[in-house]
Amino acid sequence: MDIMLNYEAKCFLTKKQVAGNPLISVANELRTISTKQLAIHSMAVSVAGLKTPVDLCEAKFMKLYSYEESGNSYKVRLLVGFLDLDVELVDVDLMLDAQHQPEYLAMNPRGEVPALVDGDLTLRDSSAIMVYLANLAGADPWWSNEPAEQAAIMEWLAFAASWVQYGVFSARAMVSFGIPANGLPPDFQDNLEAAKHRGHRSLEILDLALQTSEWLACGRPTIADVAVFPYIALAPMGDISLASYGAVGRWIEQFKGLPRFHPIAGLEDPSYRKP
Ligand SMILES: N[C@@H](CCC(=O)N[C@@H](CS)C(=O)NCC(=O)O)C(=O)O
Repeated sequence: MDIMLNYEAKCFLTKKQVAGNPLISVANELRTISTKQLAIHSMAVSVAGLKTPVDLCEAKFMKLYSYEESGNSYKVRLLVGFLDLDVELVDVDLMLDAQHQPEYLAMNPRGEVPALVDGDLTLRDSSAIMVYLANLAGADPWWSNEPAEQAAIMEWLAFAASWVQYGVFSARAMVSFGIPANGLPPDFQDNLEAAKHRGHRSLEILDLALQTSEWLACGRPTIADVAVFPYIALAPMGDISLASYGAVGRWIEQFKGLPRFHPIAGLEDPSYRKP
């Protein structure tokens, strides 16, 4: 089978491989396969006539709409790093209200980041995106093929989207960004105390779970940890101290030690945004 450098799918072979390869012609199926399944750094295809597989590690065809300081975007960026995927990042500047401009709303009517576009598939939620990416990478270890493990992971994805989102997330948005994020009303100061209260309650729940488990689900790092980590670790940006939650503190440090972990602004200096 011959293969062509398919720029439409933004797949290309590395220069070195091309240099050693006279083969260049068409393979439409490459696009079909790659868009859905070959988004993985380690993915390779065997090509007739070649002794070694052609590595598609430079494949770039998924677009992740993200904002640097958005913890929900950061979740997905973390997972992309852990899975060693090559995804094109598109910056959506929330400070310029880019998420509410017609062009963006046409793709994501929720007016939020992150969003992922992979061919004709558009996903508009960090949990959905992480489930998708982790499955593309073969489910194990970040997701699972076992129903009980999937449900255990989902429990924490739901926790991240409810307790965490409307607690520590909201407090950080109000205290450090001064904005009532995600549809909160303008008199957001009234909501700050409620968000802090909910934030502490979520930390109690999390601390209890982590007193007896090293990781949130399945006894290994999964997307459950990736979903919960950002806003919990950034809670001090919302004036919510982590000092009383020893197991959470231990888990945060352990998470930061994962291979290919990268930080977000505010992790080391929670006051960096404050006037
Ligand atoms: N459930 C969504 C929530 C995403 C979300 O809260 N995004 C925030 C940034 S972290 C956003 O885009 N807010 C836009 C706004 O408040 O206008 C997810 O997990 O992806």
